[in-house]
Amino acid sequence: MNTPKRYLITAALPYANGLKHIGHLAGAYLPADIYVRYLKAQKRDVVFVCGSDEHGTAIPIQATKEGTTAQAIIDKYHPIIEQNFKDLGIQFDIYHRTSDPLHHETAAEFFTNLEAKGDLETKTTEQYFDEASQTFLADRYIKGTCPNCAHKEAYGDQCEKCGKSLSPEELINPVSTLSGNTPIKKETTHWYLPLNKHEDFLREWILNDHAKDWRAAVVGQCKSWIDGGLQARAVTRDLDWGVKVPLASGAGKVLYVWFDAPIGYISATKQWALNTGKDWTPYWNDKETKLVHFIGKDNIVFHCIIFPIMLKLNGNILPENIPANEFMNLEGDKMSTSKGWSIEMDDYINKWIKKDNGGNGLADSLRFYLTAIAPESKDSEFTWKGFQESVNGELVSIFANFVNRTWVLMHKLCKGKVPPIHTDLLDDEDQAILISVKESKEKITELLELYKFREAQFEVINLARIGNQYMQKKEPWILAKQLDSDPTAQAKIDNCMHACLQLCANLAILMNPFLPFTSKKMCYMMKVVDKMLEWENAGGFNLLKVGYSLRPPELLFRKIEDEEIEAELTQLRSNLIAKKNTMDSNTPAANPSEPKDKSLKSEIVFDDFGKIDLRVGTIIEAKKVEKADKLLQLEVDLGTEKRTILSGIAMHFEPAAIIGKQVVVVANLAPRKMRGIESKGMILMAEDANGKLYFVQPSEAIAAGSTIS
Ligand code: B3M
Ligand code: ZN
Repeated sequence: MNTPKRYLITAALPYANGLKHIGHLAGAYLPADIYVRYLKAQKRDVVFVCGSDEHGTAIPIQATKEGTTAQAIIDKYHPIIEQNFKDLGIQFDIYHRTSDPLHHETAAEFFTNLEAKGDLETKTTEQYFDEASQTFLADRYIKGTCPNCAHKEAYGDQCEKCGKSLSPEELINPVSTLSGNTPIKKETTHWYLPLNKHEDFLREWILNDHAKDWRAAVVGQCKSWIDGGLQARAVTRDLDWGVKVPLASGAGKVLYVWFDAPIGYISATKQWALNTGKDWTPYWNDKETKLVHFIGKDNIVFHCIIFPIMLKLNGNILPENIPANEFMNLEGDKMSTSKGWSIEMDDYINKWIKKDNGGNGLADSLRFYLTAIAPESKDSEFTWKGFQESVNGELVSIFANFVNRTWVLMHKLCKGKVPPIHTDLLDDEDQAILISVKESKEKITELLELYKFREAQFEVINLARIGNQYMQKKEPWILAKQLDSDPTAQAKIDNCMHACLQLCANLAILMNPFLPFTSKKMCYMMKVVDKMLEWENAGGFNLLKVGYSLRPPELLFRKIEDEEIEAELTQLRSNLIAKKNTMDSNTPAANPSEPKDKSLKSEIVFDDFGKIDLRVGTIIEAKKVEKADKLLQLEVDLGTEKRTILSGIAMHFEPAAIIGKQVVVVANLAPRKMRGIESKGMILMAEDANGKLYFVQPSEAIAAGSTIS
């Protein structure tokens, strides 16, 4: 394979309508960053562009929600998202914005060019119009029932439940999200991109030329779009937020957000060129440029079908690959900021990285786990437990352990200096280490070129594992005790420590694309400049000069404790409840200023109360009920007997955390079967205004079975 002359790498432009979560990070930005860092280490000519997507209806809708303007929304989120990426080591060459005049100019020019060449069509059709607000209802301004899955809240451009892309006409029972009214139909004229005219080109380019080198899921999705028959797509909208249609006949209209956003890659490149005094044109016009788009799977159609057609018509180069990722779920459910089920990058940074004073490798710990579970070929799942196991089990006990042992022993047994090699004493194991490094480098390089980041990172850890095994075999600490009896002992120690140090230097180079903060720290420990991290240096065994004195070891990673994981899980559950409560209070039916109905139930007489048999019980076992998100199955000791009780508290408590708790049980409640399990009794819980649950308990521990009256 020929090395391309230059690379242009893009990562999907995030909507600046809110915080972005770690699923976004894992989907596009982290893999793109790994790839770019690798290419830069290879000294290739690379530009990595990204920026905020600031148009579309999502932004003004968010503004209405937050009681502010669209401009205020993007001005709030653009810098936060940009900083979040920085804190997690995502190193763009430019993070631009589509609200920038340079972008408006670039997008308008692009449109004008296609329009002037006759590549666009105009059509007058009837579209939904909200009479109350006198606006046409584009995309997210209209909701209704999805024709595909019957989800009641599908938008005019997409159903978020089943993922199907829709047009407003397809919605059943459409309503305006502005007024809640049923819209009327009104005539309007728009510009269309006739995708159907480019079907042959797409078949040839995707299904023929790239069937083998693109990910199977990407080719599969494209094939089903093409086979399903492509239609002309409107590229303008009746809105006032966006890039104005640059024609007199387009007054009051803007470019559709998905028409202007990908052009944002071009305007970002232009801005980068302005900032650095370079020429942007070959990056988009010269066939020797390799263009790669990193995206999540929900963006495939735009990057593989629509934008390439636009690029072809505009005379630009086409992407070489679009390594789209599948989704990353969170603790068994789809990640979603709006539903409160997500981990925002901003939260992780504040809670983990900043709390630890930016140190202890916590940015890299997250990068590591996200790459270890990268959804490259199927959806994957982030769990806090998995995060803990991955960090503690691989980063701490394999990678950091090897580096740390090497450093400690080198200081102890070799006076803190790179020891010499005694060739006469080199054995097969020493040779094998050298070969392992060379082989690893080859494998890792090949995997990175193929966008297989998960496997590539695994190989780096594997090399550290080999290092540990080698040191374990050589046992320099034992040799250190034989210095008096064995005249070759010091020489053997030197050989072992020399190999381990060179291996560490190689690990720093090979790990750099994945864990850049860590590699930098290792350079500091080795007293070398970052230039050592250039890829061509990997595989060498003379990276650290004999006699060179090195710094003491630094802590590369810290262990993740059980309590931290528990706290995250509790937080996740309470976020979900808080979000649910705000959503409930936002539904028009309820008056948001009115608290939940807390009025007293109707009066009862003492005999009514007397019928209830309340007992103190102790929870002795607790576990989740399969396929029931909310239920916990509890074994409760009631003194004279043990009962199975199902309780709807799984969203609030971790099973392990409630064992031993005393509770109040309604002991004479008629048994009830749920999910095939019989529940005998009920546990009393108190609930505060935020929906948080508390156990009702005796003020001090008392015997299980004690009565309550
Ligand atoms: N803003 C959609 C998304 O974040 C969109 C990507 C644009 S890339 C040109 O899913
Ligand atoms: Zn649907």
